[in-house]
Amino acid sequence: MTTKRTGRAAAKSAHSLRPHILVLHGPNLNLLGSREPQHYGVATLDDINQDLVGRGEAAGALVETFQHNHEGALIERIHQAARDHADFIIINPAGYTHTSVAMRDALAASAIPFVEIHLSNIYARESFRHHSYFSDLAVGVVSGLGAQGYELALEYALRHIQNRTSHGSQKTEKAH
Ligand code: CA2
Repeated sequence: MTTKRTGRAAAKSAHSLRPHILVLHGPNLNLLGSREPQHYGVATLDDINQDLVGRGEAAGALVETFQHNHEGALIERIHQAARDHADFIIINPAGYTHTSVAMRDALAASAIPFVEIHLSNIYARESFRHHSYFSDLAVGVVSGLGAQGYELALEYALRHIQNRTSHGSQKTEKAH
């Protein structure tokens, strides 16, 4: 009797078996650390990215980061992640959180599980920030924990991938 991997696990085996996580940052987050520390803290985007890549390496995972100020570029990067069979996305859609049906559609089409993250607590701010086009599709939302939220989201993502992989490998079927 032989066993066969199914679904995403099968696609994955054709690529790297190393967990692959994409961290996406929306518009203006390249300004982190320079302005509005009362909302967004003092860490720069480079600080956050380097920390996540290092934590990923220590856990044997590939962590890629991408920031862009244009909606289309972020959408293209989500499409690329789907072609790469990325396992998980951590996304701070920034201002697009509250406006972008197109980014929502791209994430839905990718079928890649994701955590939505915000440095600030969007529910403690202006009412226009209280609605997100992403939250109902997300596995979970982290909001208001500053840069530490990214660490927690990464820890969650790594565990999520590990659980799914060990679960998936139990899903075997007879080959005829
Ligand atoms: O709290 C968050 O992470 C947000 O996603 C940040 C967005 C905001 O529109 C969301 O409502 C909540 C804004 C990102 C702007 O980033 C800046 C960073 C430094 C200086 C100025 C803007």
